[in-house]
Amino acid sequence: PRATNAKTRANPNARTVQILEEMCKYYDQMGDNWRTLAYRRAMGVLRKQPVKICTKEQAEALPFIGTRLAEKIEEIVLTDRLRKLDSTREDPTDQILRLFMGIYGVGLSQAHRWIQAGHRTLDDLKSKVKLTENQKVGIEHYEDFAQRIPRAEVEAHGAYVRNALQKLDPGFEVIIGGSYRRGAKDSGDIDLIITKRGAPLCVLQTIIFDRLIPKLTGAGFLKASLATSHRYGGESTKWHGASCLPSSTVWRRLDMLLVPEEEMGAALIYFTGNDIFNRSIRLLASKKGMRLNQRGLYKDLARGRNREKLTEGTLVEGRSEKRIFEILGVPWRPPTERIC
Ligand code: DCP
Ligand code: MG
Ligand code: MN
Repeated sequence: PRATNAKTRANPNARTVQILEEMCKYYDQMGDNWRTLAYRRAMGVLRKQPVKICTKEQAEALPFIGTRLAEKIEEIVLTDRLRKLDSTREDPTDQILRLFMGIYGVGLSQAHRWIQAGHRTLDDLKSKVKLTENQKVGIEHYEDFAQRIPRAEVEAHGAYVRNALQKLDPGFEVIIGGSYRRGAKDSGDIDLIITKRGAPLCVLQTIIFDRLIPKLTGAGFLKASLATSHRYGGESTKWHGASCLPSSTVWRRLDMLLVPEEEMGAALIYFTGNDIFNRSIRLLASKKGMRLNQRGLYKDLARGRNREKLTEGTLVEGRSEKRIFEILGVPWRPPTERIC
């Protein structure tokens, strides 16, 4: 479940939203973008209501809530559950689909293909499928990666990396982002933003990839390297892997994002999320004729005939999170309030 702050907990529609959120997650996983969007809008509207919405009529009177959704809201209030959600949970194919999609790096289409090929269990995959190295790690540590990580443990992984990195170079900083930075009491993974004042990306890359990662791997803290994502010029800025504290046997998913100082603000927004907040703030930027990505806020983008992007545009701001909000004309939202 997403992190809840005091505001959402106090909301009279919190329970309704919680169940709708589960349903929405299901539609999102199934690639049903239309329903996912409809549910998200409805949840947004419900969260803003000062009173509990109990009946279909009340619900239908609100913006973005149609008849079908209004009926579901009434059903939740009356029965404290949603039959549709229960039935998808009980559906065997859905269960297998979810099982397979729980493997690191496995999406809807891969999971579908395995089911179509007749596979039903993780053992089937292990014995009958030619798996990638990442898929093997994902299956071997399925239970580990499925567990939420308590906030204190997220902190401990961050501190472990920070400590090792600062021994290599005391100028480095490690900030824990993701759901942790939004204040969540537990997280799905550990998201680290790594920077050093004045250091260009290539310097960050050298220290992290050539020195830190081998060092942490040798120490037994990093257990597997799952993916590095590349940005223009073939440089990698993101590392995905698994880590395990010396005091534990549970492997955790850990992501590192390498960020030069001048991109820090945009990177913080991106890596703090949540993903839906990111989508909405990016959409807002584009409505104002700008573009926000994980490196900065840009203006004067040149577009072609079909609105395809011709240039990156001019950088307006990258360094400061607060300035990006200001330039976009939105009131500052602390990370704990970036839950959509
Ligand atoms: N992100 C995004 N769009 C995505 C995935 C991620 O904008 N499709 C951004 C927002 C996320 C951040 O990256 O907050 C980190 O991604 P995670 O998948 O680690 O998600 P969270 O940290 O938010 O939640 P969790 O506790 O599940 O890790
Ligand atoms: Mg995360
Ligand atoms: Mn992550």
